[in-house]
Amino acid sequence: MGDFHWYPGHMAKAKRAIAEDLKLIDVIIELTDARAPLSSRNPDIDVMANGKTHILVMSKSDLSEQSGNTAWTEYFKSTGLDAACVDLRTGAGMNRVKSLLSEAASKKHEKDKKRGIRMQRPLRALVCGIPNVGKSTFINSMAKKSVAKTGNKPGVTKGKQWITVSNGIELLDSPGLLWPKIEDERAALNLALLGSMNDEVIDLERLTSELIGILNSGYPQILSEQYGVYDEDDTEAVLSKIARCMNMLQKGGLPDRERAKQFLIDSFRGGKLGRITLELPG
Ligand SMILES: Nc1nc2c(ncn2[C@@H]2O[C@H](COP(=O)(O)OP(=O)(O)O)[C@@H](O)[C@H]2O)c(=O)[nH]1
Ligand SMILES: [Mg+2]
Repeated sequence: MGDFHWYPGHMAKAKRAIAEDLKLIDVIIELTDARAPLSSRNPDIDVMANGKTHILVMSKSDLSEQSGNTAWTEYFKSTGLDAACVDLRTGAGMNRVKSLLSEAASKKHEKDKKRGIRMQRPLRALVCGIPNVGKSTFINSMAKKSVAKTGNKPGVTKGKQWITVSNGIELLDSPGLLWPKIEDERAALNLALLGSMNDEVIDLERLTSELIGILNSGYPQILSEQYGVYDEDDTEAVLSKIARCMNMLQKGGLPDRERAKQFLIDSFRGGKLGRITLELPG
């Protein structure tokens, strides 16, 4: 996780690669993480998508709150963007994505017909998004077999292959990589919590105290039910209690707060804390 270094050379290369792919396609399927759908988007994609069908897929919606999922879907709809919440592990929500693609295919078909084009080529789509939002998993799920490697290392897929999704709809088998747009500290923290950013950018200390703050203010039941922590604002005290609860002890029986920090962050990233939404519209 976080093994991609966002230095300018890579950014420029990623941008060029996307620009090349955009020439080939009719539809952009943009993936974002449902736990922080705004922080995990790159708004530049709106400009890139100009003139094309643009579908926003909020992945990992099994890890975000249901109420947040609804709020975000409505929010994006109000901005004119078709959005769908999916759980890529089970395929829940993928039917909506497929019906949005079918709609786009029918529109293209009609347009081609009006122009008198007889040899109609398929509707072509590109999956894109920042690291770790589920691009490879999405492509695999569409292909229904493992054709693209999943994992946390961006850029494992090479070459250009098309996957036939359904009659007249094709998907480029390698995703377009976008860099995260870090507009403020809030976005940086969200991205770091999601594991979509190099872990060295924000230190573990800062990240943990942020997460504990979020849990305390919005999800106190998670701290109490999972670790027996009640009404405790002090980060170090919370970490001590978690360490004791998880039996993470140093020599002499002192709680190992360093281990507890990494454990808490990993638990959040893996969805083990329960459903948490980091940001809401507005
Ligand atoms: N719980 C959950 N995990 C997901 C979902 N989509 C992807 N993942 C996991 O997120 C990690 C990153 O996914 P991957 O497809 O490699 O992301 P990419 O970097 O955008 O290609 C993997 O461990 C996936 O199993 C989802 O909808 N729900
Ligand atoms: Mg990938």
